[in-house]
Amino acid sequence: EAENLQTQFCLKKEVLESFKSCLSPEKEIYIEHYVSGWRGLVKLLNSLGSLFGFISKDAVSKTQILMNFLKSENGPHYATVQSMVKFELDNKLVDVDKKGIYPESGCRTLLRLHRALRWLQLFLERLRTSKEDDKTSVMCRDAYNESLAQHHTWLIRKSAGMAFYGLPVRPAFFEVMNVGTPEQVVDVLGKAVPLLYEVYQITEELYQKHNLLDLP
Ligand code: 1PW
Repeated sequence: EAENLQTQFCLKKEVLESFKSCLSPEKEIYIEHYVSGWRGLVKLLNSLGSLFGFISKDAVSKTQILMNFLKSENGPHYATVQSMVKFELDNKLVDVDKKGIYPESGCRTLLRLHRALRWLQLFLERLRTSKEDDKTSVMCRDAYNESLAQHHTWLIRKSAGMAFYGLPVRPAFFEVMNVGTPEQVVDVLGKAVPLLYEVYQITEELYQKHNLLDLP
């Protein structure tokens, strides 16, 4: 049973804490913790059922690419998002215009997760302010259409749309997050959303400054 408790997903421990520890005092973003926040989200997605498999698979492969950089001989350059951007730009390791020699650069890989983080943040904010009978699928779809959808092809938008219908209803979804009563879930979300927003905003400004927001 102890093992059971450990493997059970917990929004607070696995997502909130990771994104919290990914910010340094100088507001640098540690890739290691950014990735573990995403691993937490993947766990959440996997517990929502097989429809979310294609979504979590992509997130897993993106986090894997970043972990591989972190473990490589260039690892120290990948400690933070800021140092990664500097290293890859200085060494011309980014396909700035066209997909070509570096289709899996750290910068373009993190950009995909960054865009998805916006979706997540919008969705969790809707969830936080929702009423008991509100539909999670509608909240999720609206958040998606407002953010990530514009970066996806028709086929992915269709598949994502279908997956959203499979989302558990609000009370069940709150249960899956495993942080206590609905009031406690709302409370944790109230802490998580501004945190995700800060991490998102720092990355957004950095990418904007270096003209990386449209990396193929
Ligand atoms: C219930 C809470 C859900 C929040 C999790 C958000 C996960 C978002 C991942 C969406 C992935 C959809 C399928 C993959 C699409 C890729 O083509 C796309 N990846 C992302 C992360 O948007 C773009 O990556 P690519 O193809 O340019 O390498």
